[in-house]
Amino acid sequence: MSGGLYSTNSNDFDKTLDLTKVKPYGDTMNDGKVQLSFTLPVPKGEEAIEAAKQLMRKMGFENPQVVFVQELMEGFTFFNCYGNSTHVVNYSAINVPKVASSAMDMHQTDAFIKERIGRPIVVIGASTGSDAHTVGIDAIMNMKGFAGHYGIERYEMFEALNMGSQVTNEEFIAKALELKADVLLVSQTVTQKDVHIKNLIELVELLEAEGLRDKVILICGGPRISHELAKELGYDAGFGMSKYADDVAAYAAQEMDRRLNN
Ligand code: B12
Repeated sequence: MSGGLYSTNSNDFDKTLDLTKVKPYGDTMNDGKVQLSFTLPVPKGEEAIEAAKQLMRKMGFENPQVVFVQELMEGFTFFNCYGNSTHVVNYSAINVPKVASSAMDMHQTDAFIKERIGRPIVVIGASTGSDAHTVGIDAIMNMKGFAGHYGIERYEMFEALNMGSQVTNEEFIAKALELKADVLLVSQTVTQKDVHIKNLIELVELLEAEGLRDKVILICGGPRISHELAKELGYDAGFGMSKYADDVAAYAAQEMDRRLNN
């Protein structure tokens, strides 16, 4: 049996997909259907709903529908809306810079380090500056790991120290010198007023002033960090959402091998 709603062959499902002109998918290909929510600083009422619809048309949505309205507090109204996007993107032309390493699990990475580096890799990590969010750096480093991925402390061939949060760049560098760290892991979660950018740049500048920048593998991560941003800021690699210890450990091991053995 082929075709029809229950076909398992995705080619039969819809033949109108054009990857050079991709639109959101609601329940039919190219319908452009989007759900979005926002708050306007106006009182709840008919005028507020009309304002929300006008705004959606200006954002490029046809057929704007307000399906839920709630006064948050006096003078502020929250909306849930549907609309059909008129915009498309050329998916075929997209090129996202990615960390250059091949995937390895914990055992493969440990075996790789034994064979290629011949000693444990020393790594320190912290959430730096004023950032108090620890869950991200813990996810990467903690023995117990996160979402089924063991953290770097669990690896046989990494000596890992997690310094926690609100660590100043100066303290971080002092610890890197003391332990002769090979790899520095920096976590930045708060991005308000670009504080993460200032803090990440300051660390690079301080490392350069100490003559340390080229001696370490410098990695940053956080929900709004991309590899592209990390490179722009002077880091060797950046890891964002849905990245785990396996990704970072495999990259660190392979990058160290590139530096030592090539
Ligand atoms: C828990 C939490 C807190 C807790 C933190 C407790 C703790 N011990 O960590 C507390 C209550 C202290 C807190 C405080 C604040 N928070 Co807060 N917080 C959160 C929350 C709910 C979850 C964050 C989290 O734990 N995520 C889970 C981890 C696993 O995800 P992750 O960090 O992205 O990590 C993954 C990747 O990014 C990556 N990664 C992360 N770090 C690193 C590092 C390396 C080296 C690598 C390789 C990878 C990597 O790997 C991880 C696993 O995949 C988020 C909202 C949300 N739902 O995301 C807000 C959020 C991050 N907080 C926010 C804000 C604004 C604050 C405060 C400023 C609030 C205030 N006005 O006081 C303060 C700031 C305090 C400070 N000085 O930093 C905002 C940040 C907005 C922004 N863009 O800047 C968010 C997004 C909430 C929001 N929607 O407004 N917060």
